[in-house]
This record gives sequence, structure tokens and C-alpha cells, in this order.
Amino acid sequence: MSERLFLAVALTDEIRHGLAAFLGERTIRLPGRPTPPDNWHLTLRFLGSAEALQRDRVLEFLDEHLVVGPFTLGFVGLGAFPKPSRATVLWLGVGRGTDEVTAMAAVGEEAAISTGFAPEDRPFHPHLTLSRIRPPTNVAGLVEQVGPFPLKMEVDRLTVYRSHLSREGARYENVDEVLL
Ligand code: 2AM
Repeated sequence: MSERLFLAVALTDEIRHGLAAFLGERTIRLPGRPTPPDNWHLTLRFLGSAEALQRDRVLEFLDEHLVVGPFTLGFVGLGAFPKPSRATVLWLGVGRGTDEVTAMAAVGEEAAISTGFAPEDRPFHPHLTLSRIRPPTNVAGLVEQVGPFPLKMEVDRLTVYRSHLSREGARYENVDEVLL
């Protein structure tokens, strides 16, 4: 049976609560459909539908090739895809640790390709999705208004998530971890 998988950097509870408080204190009303704090993460590589054997092979590849060591992750302010004046995704950006997160994503990409997934066609841009917006909306004012999120966290693992989609939205289950 296949499952819907993605590779990510999980957030600590401290960051989850800290970011929720940071947004709350600034009384920021996120436009569109905000992602629940329990779902916050940094996607490294979305795999999509995978068989159990493929998951095992991705994990083996990561175990062997992921040479990034533990590092400190810092954040910056808000940004938007494709651009703030016509945003469909509002996100929090990554500052310190960008090189390490990018290196993790590159190994995730190699793992995906070597186990038969199609190559990703979009350039990697580390981000934490805060809201999905339809129709596209101008969030330039909001992006400028919110300064950098000051908390940092130590990253010592890559997390494999299984995504469960339902009418109530997505739920992400941590199914495996690869230590850095
Ligand atoms: P995001 O990182 O911008 O939020 C689980 O769905 C995660 O994988 C989400 O965080 C999502 O985007 C990311 N993702 C990347 N490509 C995706 C795709 N084609 N379909 C669904 N999610 C995708």
C-alpha cells in the first residue's frame, strides 16, 4: 500500500509555541488558510506517493549520504510565493542554517531520484509555510511590517513525515528520523 511522504526539518515545541506567540503578540491576522502550528515544519523534499520498499531505500540512501552535522537554525521575517503583491503562500524565511538546510534538501533530492521519483523542477527555497491564500492576495504591507523571528533552534535530525489528507485538512505523522 502506498503512502504520501515528505522529508522535512521538524520544529521543536519551543519554536512552535514561540512562533505562535510572536504572531499572536503582533496581532497578525494571517490571510487565507493558516497552517495549524502542529503542522509547521520546513519541507526539504516532497516525495508524494511511495511504497514501503521505496521508503526503506530512501532511508538507506540518507543514512549513507547525509553528511551534514547538527547545526543552529535561525529565522528571518515573512515572505511570499510567488511574490508578496500576488501571494498564494505566506511563509517565514530561514536565516542562519540556510546552507545546511539546502545541503539536506540536496541529499533528499538525490535520495528521491535514486529511488525512482521524478526530479523536482522548482529551485529549493527553505521556508515555513504559515498560510495558503486563494485567490492571490497582496501581502506586501504585512511582509514589511513583521520583523525577524528571534528564536533559534538546534537541528540534529531529518524527519520523514507521512501526510494524511482529509476534509479537516492535512495531518502529518512522524514515521522515521535520520540523525545528523
Ligand atoms: P510547503 O513546504 O510550501 O508547505 C506536505 O504537503 C509538504 O510538502 C508541504 O509543506 C508542502 O509545501 C510540501 N510540498 C511540496 N511540493 C508539494 C506537492 N506537489 N504537493 C503537496 N505538498 C507539497
